[in-house]
Amino acid sequence: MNSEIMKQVDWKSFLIPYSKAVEELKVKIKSIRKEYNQIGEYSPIEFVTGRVKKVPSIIEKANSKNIPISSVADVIDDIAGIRIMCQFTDDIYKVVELIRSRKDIDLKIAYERDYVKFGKKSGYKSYHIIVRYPVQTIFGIKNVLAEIQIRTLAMNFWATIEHSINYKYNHNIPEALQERLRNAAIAAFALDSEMRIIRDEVIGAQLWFEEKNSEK
Ligand code: 0O2
Ligand code: 0O2
Repeated sequence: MNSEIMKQVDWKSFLIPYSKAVEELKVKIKSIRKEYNQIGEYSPIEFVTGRVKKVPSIIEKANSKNIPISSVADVIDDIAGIRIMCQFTDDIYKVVELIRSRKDIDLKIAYERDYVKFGKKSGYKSYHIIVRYPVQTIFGIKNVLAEIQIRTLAMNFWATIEHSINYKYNHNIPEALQERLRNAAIAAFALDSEMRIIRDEVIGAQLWFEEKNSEK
C-alpha cells in the first residue's frame, strides 16, 4: 500500500517548496543570531537546524491520522521543520516574540502550542509555532505550512534521545522505560531551572570570553 502511494505521487516536485521554505527560514533566523553577535550582545538563539520530513514518515503520519494523501499539504503541518535551540528557558519566549514581531520573516502564524508551560505526558517540552510561509517558485507563490520548534539545549537533549527510543520500540516504549524517560525529563527541567538562576553570571562570562577572543 505504502509503496503504491510512494509511486502515485510526484514527491520530488511536491517537496521542492518545503525544502526552499526550510532553507529560507534557516537563513533568516540565523541572521538574527548574527546580528546579536555583531553588536556584541547575548543572542537568545544558540543554533538553528532544519529538515524536510522524509516521504515514508509523511505517509506513515497520514495513515496513522487517516489523512488522505491529497490533503497532506493542508493537514500535516511539520513537513517543513525548523528547530531553534536556546540556552535558557526565558530565551524561548524572547525568540517567540522576535518571530511574532519580525516583518522581514514574511509569515503568518497559524497557531502556537506551548509545550514548555504545558509539557506532554511523555515529558516532552518545546514551544511550537506553526506558520504559513509563502515560497516563490517558478510556478508562482506557494504557501506552505512549517513548524518552528523552540527549545532549550536540555529539552533538545531529552527530545533527541526519546525520539530514537520511540522509533526503536515502534512507538510502544515499555512502561518502565517510559517512567525513566519521564524522570529524565524532570532532571532536564531541574537543569534548566538551575541554569536560569545563574543566567546573568553565565551570559556575563560568555560575553567576556568572546570579547577576549576577538582581541587576539
Ligand atoms: P554554525 O556557524 O556552526 O552555527 P545544511 O547542511 O545547510 O542543510 P546546516 O545548517 O549546515 O544545514 O546543518 P543543520 O544540520 O541544519 O544544522 C546544524 C547546525 O547546528 C550547524 O551549524 C551545527 O554547528 C549547529 N549545532 C549543532 N549542535 C550544536 C550545539 O550543541 N551548539 C551549537 N552552538 N551549534 C550546534 P552551522 O549551520 O554549520 O553553522
Ligand atoms: P518527527 O519524527 O519529529 O517528525 P497532534 O496534533 O498532537 O495530534 P502532531 O501533529 O504530531 O500531533 O503534533 P505535536 O504533538 O505538536 O508534535 C509535532 C512534533 O513535535 C513531532 O513531530 C515531534 O517532532 C515533536 N514531538 C511531539 N511530542 C513529542 C514527544 O513526546 N517526544 C519527542 N521526542 N518529540 C515530540 P512528529 O511528526 O511526531 O515526529
